[in-house]
Amino acid sequence: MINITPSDILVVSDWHLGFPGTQIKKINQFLDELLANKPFDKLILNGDIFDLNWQFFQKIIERHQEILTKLVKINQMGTKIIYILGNHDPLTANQKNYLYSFLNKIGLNDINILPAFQLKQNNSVYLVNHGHMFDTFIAEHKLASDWSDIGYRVTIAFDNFLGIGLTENIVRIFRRYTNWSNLYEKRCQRYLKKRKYQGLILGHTHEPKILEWIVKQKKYFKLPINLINVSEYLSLKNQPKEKVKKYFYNSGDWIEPGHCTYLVISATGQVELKYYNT
Ligand SMILES: [Mn+2]
Repeated sequence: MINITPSDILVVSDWHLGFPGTQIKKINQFLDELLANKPFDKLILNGDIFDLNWQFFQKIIERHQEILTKLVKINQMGTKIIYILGNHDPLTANQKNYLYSFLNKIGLNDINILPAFQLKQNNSVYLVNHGHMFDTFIAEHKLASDWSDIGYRVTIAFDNFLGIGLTENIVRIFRRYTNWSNLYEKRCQRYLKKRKYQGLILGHTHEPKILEWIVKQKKYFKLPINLINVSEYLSLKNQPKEKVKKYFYNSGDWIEPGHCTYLVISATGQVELKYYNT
């Protein structure tokens, strides 16, 4: 059951359409339920919705017309749709045009495709981004990450075929051994410490999670010289740092059995992590 109000924003990521092991049935049921509900404010597709490693983009779009048609219907109900690019669907200019024209053909005229999105909800400002920008493993070990990616997909395919939880165990061992999640989250924390954002809304790691951090933050951030309010800067410059709360939200994925997760952001700026159960 999905419980949302008209002012809510929904965030999903990592559907990996095009990858044979993704939970297509669950995604379809989820969209059907959204369609049966009243419209809501925004649906943010936060990256890796398509997975271009497996099939040509045009093929993926043709294969998943049903899902795209449901997205179009959600949009026609009055819900804005924002599509954020991930590392598996970076989309070239041509691919973007192809997607736009395909969606327009089936009735969508109001979709934004962006690399990231600043979300202001009540007094909270969040950065919504797929999250691969915080992944040093991808940045520094391109080849190794490609190979571990292939290994991950192969075990996932086995899991979905045999109905076992091999991947979760392997992934857990891999993550514990390399301290990967910890390093990833530390990087996010460091990023937030230097910025005014109250939180990051990410996907990418396939680990649905909410974390709260208390960090010491300067009261004033350096701005370009033409934007600086000099008197305000001088009065705040030497003040001690203040303790502030920062948040890490991860919307998980629709690949690993038992995940199928999404985030709901209310008009007051509160963020909740939900598991979709049918
Ligand atoms: Mn990703």
